[in-house]
Amino acid sequence: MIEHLQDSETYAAPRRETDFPIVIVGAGFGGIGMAIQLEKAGIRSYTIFERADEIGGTWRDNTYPGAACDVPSHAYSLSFEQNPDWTRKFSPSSEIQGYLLGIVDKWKLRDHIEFGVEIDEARFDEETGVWTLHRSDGETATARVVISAVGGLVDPSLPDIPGIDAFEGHTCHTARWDHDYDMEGKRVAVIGTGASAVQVVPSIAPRVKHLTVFQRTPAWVVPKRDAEYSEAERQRYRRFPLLLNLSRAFKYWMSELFGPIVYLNAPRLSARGERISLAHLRSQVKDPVLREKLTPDFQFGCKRMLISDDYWATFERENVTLECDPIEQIEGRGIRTKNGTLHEFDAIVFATGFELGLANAPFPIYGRDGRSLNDAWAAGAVAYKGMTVSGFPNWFILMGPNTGPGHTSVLVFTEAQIQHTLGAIKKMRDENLRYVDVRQDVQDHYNDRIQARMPHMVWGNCNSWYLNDDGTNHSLYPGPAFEYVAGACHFEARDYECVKFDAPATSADEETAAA
Ligand code: N01
Repeated sequence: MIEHLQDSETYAAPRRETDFPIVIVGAGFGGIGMAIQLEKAGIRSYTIFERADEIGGTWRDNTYPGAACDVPSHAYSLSFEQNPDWTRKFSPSSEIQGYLLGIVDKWKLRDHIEFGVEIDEARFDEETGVWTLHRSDGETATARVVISAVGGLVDPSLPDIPGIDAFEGHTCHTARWDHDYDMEGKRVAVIGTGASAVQVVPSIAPRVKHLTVFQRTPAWVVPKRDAEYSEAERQRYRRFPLLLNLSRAFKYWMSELFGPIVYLNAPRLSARGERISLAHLRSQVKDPVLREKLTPDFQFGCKRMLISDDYWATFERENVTLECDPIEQIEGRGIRTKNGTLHEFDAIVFATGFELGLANAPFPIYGRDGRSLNDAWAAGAVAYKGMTVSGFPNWFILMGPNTGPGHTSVLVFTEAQIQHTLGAIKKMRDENLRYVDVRQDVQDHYNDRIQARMPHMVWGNCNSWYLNDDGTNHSLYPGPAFEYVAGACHFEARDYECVKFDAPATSADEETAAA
């Protein structure tokens, strides 16, 4: 047990830093970035609980062949920990994980991480301003501030195809790759044609005997134009960090400039994206029948735009088949499609995505008056600027509702959230606040504005993981990243109910009634 986590009585009137314990849940990009900013601010009274046995989140888990980032390396890194040594314009997963391991060591963050600890319940005590967290090992931890950095796309989603357990061969999900299984010379199926599939398909195709890709919906794919950074280039970035900053800024502003093509519901803009993608398809696939099958029939940007230099070309290989007949069921020897054909395989790869972590609380969370976050989110996950939820004081979410970008690096959003959270922590500590709780009217106004924009966004025009079952979008931010950052990076006390230690505890309802 880490020393600075003590019983809740200790926090009646915190004065010293050690009386201000902070818990970060999750040691992925968000949790690590938050910890570094706490370190920079001289705040060391934090603990990171990580349910796995290593840091890295997405980049620890996604190790399938070809796993890489589809955001340029210079943009997909923390602005306060830039890396001149990326070997490619788009980093492979292992290199990003190496980068994260490196900064964790540099900042000696491991001293603050407890591995193998899952939080399964959190409860707020309004009297003391303390969160009590129940750990999977039966222990409890307490914290004045909790930062939920659990990520939005973490737990693999398996399709509800009948007979999925009946298959007698090898199965794996892209996010849980089994490196002990050798695909050399095997008949392999890949189910799914999303961002993971476009990376794994070209990577395994040359190794397997035959690859069949089961496509339910074709995707818009644009060229990646990936390339190596030469040693000379990397040396230049090492010697002149300004060049690295310029490269990062250029990539960021280009993505902002072209972003509206990806997120606006503007057919003329979408048509530009579609033209680029169709030209790419023509250059990669000569067979017109195959091209037809690979051409999407939904508006560009509606589902996640895919980026690849070699996905479509893979279907021209002799040992690769694109199967568009819908899957009927999985059987012992393979996959039967609706037309009755049984396709036999040695292995099935599920490139079928993730459970949307944002749809619910990551574990039961009870705020003021014992209200549960799942109840608060019954009609969809909402939070003020994607970070704070009224009635759940001192609880901050990184990569929360409506903060995902379809067009740029998610880390731009995450860094703004880290700054906001840090601002709140400093305010609480400096002014000895018991809690800060975002005002319900402020949260509602913010989310009304977010949802009012959605009809102008392209995402409502097709099915994707972006949308809840009722068709509402609680995952993506409807606008440019710079606008979100400008609005989110400062903690504005006027948006919050800031309660001092000596003030009587009142419920949100009483506050509203009094007002
Ligand atoms: O998952 P997806 P993903 N029968 O949900 C298909 C991030 N990411 O792992 O489109 C047949 O996009 C489904 O078909 P359909 C990124 O944010 C980032 O690829 O629903 N098919 C779809 O084709 C991304 O958006 C990087 O008709 C079934 C596929 O499975 C997110 O992760 C790299 C099916 C799922 O696609 C998820 O990407 C990789 C069924 N029953 C991922 N059920 C970066 O580079 C599902 N499908 C940063």
